[in-house]
Amino acid sequence: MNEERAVLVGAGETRHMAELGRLANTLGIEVTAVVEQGRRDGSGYLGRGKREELRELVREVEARFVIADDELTASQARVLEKACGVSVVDRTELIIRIFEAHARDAASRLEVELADLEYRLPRVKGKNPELSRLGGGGVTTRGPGEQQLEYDRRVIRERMATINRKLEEEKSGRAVRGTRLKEGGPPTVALVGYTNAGKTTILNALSGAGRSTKDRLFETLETTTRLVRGSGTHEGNGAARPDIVVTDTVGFIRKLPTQLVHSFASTLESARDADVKVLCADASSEELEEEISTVRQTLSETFAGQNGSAAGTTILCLNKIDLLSEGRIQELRRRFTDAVLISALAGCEALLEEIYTAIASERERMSVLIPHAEYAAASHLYGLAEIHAQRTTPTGVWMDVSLPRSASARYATYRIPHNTSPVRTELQEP
Ligand SMILES: Nc1nc2c(ncn2[C@@H]2O[C@H](COP(=O)(O)OP(=O)(O)OP(=O)(O)O)[C@@H](O)[C@H]2O)c(=O)[nH]1
Ligand SMILES: [Mg+2]
Repeated sequence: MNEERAVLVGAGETRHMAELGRLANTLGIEVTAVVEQGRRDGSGYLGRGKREELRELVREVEARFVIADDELTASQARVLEKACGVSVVDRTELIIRIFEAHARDAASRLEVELADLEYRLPRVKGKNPELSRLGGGGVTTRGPGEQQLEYDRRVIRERMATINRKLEEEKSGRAVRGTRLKEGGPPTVALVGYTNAGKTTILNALSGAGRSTKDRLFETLETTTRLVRGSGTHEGNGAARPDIVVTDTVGFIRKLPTQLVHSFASTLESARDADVKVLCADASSEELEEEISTVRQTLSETFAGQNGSAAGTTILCLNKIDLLSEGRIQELRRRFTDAVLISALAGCEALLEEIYTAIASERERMSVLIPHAEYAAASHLYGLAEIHAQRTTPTGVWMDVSLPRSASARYATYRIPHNTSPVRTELQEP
């Protein structure tokens, strides 16, 4: 099996070789050695001395690839390749290949292809045929003569334009479906977090869905949405729970390739608009805090400039506590006082409890009287609020509603004191 062996190289102050190793494993590559250096060399990523060390090592362990922990420039890759005598793959290409292997629907395939083309354009080498074979990708490389490269660049740009057009079309279709789903629908919850945190496991536990969960990075690329029934999940202590819609999303990673940011943004659209975001983290990770901040930062960057980024409440959920000692659990409780600690394998009831509390506090209950002439304002409420009761009166439509706080200011002009309602007509259960 030594044809899939690799040596990992990392240069610079912050290196994450264990994570890089897991990324490589995800594509079936076996890591046989690691070379690290505290300073990054501008021309060859590793300094001259280290490059020589690498050459020896590659020969010794019979590696087929060298994988770098950062994105390399075309010339850095060439220098390194020449020095070590085998094919060099950088972190960006590795992640793109994983996305390519895991993309299941048409839109995510297009997004990944676009990221791949964007990555290749300044490099115009073919895809690495060895790596494509492992990841299941199709296109192979061609021998590059100058004319061939010019031609390749043009083909790449044309293909990028075509994909962008297709994605635009797809996006407008999705926007229409999205509004339909949201209008008058149940409250929405999005599971976001670092890759491998256990998001899909949590979704499965909440909804009984059977989505694939694996101990691999980027197992999930597409968002999956499931209805979690309110009734039946909660027995005994009174308060009825509404249904909620829960969405599982693509995982984040540090040093996310910029070529994939667009793909993330469109996959995360449903998360942006969710009433509640659950930020899931692997409590057993040695880099828990950094992973949480990577997620927070990626979320804010991904949604920068788009409205709605600040909408909703965020719950921090520390998962996999079954892997921790009691002492460590206590320590985490002290450090993250607002977090919910769970083991998704054992059950998500504590998380569900927090979600319902967040949903309730997200909404403000009020009575409004909307004049008949302003029918549009009333009909807009159907898509926005939970309506407890309504009645048509001679002056307008009276409603008793729970509104998201973000929208309550807009309805302030219609607001009337809560107890001056006309005779209450409770709505039938929908
Ligand atoms: N011990 C333990 N393992 C868990 C727990 N929750 C999830 N896992 C495991 O962690 C791994 C990753 O779980 P997933 O649910 O696929 O993680 P994810 O966040 O959806 O990962 P991506 O889709 O790759 O972003 C799987 O092997 C799960 O079985 C938990 O509470 N305890
Ligand atoms: Mg997943």
